[in-house]
Amino acid sequence: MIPQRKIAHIDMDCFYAAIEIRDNPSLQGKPVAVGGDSSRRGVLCTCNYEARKFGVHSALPTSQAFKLCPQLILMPVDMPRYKAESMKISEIIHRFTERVEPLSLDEAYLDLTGSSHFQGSATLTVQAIRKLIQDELHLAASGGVAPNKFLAKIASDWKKPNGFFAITPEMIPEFVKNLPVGKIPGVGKVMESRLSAIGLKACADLQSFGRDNLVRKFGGMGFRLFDLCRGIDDEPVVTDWIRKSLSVEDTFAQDIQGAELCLAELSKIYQEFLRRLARQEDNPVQIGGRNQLFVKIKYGDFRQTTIERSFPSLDFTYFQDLFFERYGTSPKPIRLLGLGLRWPDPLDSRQLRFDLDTRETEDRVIEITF
Ligand code: TTP
Ligand code: MG
Repeated sequence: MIPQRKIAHIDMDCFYAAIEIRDNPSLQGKPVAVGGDSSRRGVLCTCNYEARKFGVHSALPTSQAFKLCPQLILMPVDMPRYKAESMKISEIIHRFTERVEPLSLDEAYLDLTGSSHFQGSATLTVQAIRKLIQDELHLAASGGVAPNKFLAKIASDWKKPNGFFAITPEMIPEFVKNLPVGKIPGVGKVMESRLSAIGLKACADLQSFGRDNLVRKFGGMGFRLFDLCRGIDDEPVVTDWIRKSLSVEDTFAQDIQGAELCLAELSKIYQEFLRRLARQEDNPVQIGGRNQLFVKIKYGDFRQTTIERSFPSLDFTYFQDLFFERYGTSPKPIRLLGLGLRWPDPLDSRQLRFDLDTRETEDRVIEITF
């Protein structure tokens, strides 16, 4: 029998803002955000919990944030400092385990199955890590423990900020019942509203919908939904960091409109994408097979959509098709266009299920270093 896994997820609280406030105590207790200037169409990377009370949040245009909270203190983004802190956090985590999968600068999964620390208690290990991060770096981390990655991530979010929550195997059936479908990884705002439209709001509703119906409605994603709504997730913690996507995007000084102009811009972005792809000598990408191509569109009203599908090869016409498939249904002014390629982790065989799937995701602003 495969032993029950113990997966932890650690996520720093309002990470960039927390660093700014720690290093500038006069900001303490005030609403603080980190992001781009409103005069340059900037958006917020994040903000502290004081600012969140005003409805301010990540990815919000800075100009809108000031409307919601005029006293907001805006700090410029200082990536080198945040990266340095991220490395210190990683060092603390590695005192307890090598089986770490970083997701971003402020987030990581840990596989603590069979760990020798604290007589194998994942809870005590995560609490110790959180305490060390607080004591040594003066930053707050939230933590979660569960038998899999999906629930561990939900758990770390459950008691945020500065909280901890563990979901034991016995708790799963009851816990997932009331979980909104929007909490399921891969279910973005678009799929959430599609599910809601047919009365599927919580995982309990999905559970009674049946596998065949899910697959008929959502293709490959239906299999995954079937498992996830029951709290089942076998995704491994992938220790060896492998770059999983390469993308290029461009924000226009003025919104663009019309098929011809959009296509011309998309083509320029594609040329840049090819240049960057050619530079991937250290980590060559196999084109074709299970790779996903995607196109990202952000409209003038800041609504954002990503369309993604697997194709047999890399060709501009595929990006063009994806673009028109989405734009055709909503030909509005566009402020940002992007395109890219995601490739599967060789350790992750379950990705096969996504092959014929088109997914719409809510994108986070993720920094990709080339
Ligand atoms: P998150 O963990 O999503 O957010 P957070 O740490 O600021 O707040 P919390 O976890 O307490 O809810 O993201 C981590 C960092 O990544 C965040 O501090 C800034 C950056 N980020 C962006 O640059 N753009 C984004 O859209 C998001 C969501 C995060
Ligand atoms: Mg965080």
